[in-house]
Amino acid sequence: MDCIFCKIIQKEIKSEIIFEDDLTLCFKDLKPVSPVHLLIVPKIHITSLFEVDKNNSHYISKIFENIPKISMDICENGFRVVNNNGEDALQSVEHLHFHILGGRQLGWPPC
Ligand code: DGP
Repeated sequence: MDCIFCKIIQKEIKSEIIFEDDLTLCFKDLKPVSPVHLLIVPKIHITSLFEVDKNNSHYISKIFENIPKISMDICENGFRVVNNNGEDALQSVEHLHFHILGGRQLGWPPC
């Protein structure tokens, strides 16, 4: 499977890894849009939230267990989690990922 995030997980492609455990990997986004811009991904190939079910949802709960641990020290004033799913949301990498954005005041609505 030709998936860039699977290659990052397998360490075939270099990335700046911030945190890793048995189920998840968190690394710096290649094209940051804020001072803190991280991506956290499951360590199995799930294309998007459309594919999440009871067999793989433990990866998602682990991601959300890890996000506050990762963000607490580096985004003490707050952070935003963004997850793009499918064409209308402009998902560009087809491996489920959650953006962690912070380090500046973010606008709302995000569109
Ligand atoms: P999205 O539009 O939600 O699919 O965002 C995908 C993000 O992935 C985008 O912000 C750029 C980032 N990205 C794409 N390729 C790479 C890569 O090879 N390394 C890293 N670190 N980030 C990447």
